[in-house]
Amino acid sequence: MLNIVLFGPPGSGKGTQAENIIRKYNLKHLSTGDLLRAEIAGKTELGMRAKSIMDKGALVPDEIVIGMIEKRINAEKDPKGFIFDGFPRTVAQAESLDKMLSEKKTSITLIISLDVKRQELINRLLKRGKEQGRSDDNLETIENRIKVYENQTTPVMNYYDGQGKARYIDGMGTIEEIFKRIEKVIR
Ligand code: B4P
Repeated sequence: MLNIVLFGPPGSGKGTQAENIIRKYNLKHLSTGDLLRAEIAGKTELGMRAKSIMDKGALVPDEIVIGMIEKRINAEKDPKGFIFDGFPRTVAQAESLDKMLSEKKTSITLIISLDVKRQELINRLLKRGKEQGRSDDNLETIENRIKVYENQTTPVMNYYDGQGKARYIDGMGTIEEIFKRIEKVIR
């Protein structure tokens, strides 16, 4: 199986590039952001709890996102592999993911980190906020999301670096240019 983690700060292009990767490699897309937004749209209890956390730009508790991912992994019969987008965001999530995959006799193949300048992240997310009205794409929440990423999420790269699985790519440029760099790393 080919199991890829797409990693990077908010607005670095994880969701955008995940779509290109799925199309080319026929992997199953698991985005915790999308799963949480589906819970919010369905007005479930979990969704209501998640919404107030996401609107502040904080992380939803580990046990919630780990439970959501575990359910999706177990529901797949004979997948070619997974693309994890926005997960894991803490070392505890990364350790749980390793455990879930080893129970399926597989593991993470590689983690790709998209490197994008801070001002570009803010510009992209403000633009999406205007175009799509996502309630967490406003300046105050964006700045907090970036801070949370720097403090709580960057240790995840060290975790995978220790396993020799981390790859860093330049996430500045057009969507097509960045996808070419990702393809090269996967090849
Ligand atoms: P996510 O949904 O994961 O959102 P994100 O990090 O902001 O990135 P996303 O993938 O959506 O955007 P992309 O960079 O592709 O998380 C939202 C919230 O959910 C988190 O803050 C947290 O509260 C919660 N959450 C999710 N997962 C969690 C977890 N595991 N644990 C705890 N909490 C969790 O794109 C951004 C914009 O840039 C798009 O409009 C796109 O069109 C544009 N863009 C992309 N590439 C571009 C390029 N090359 N040039 C110009 N624009 C580009």
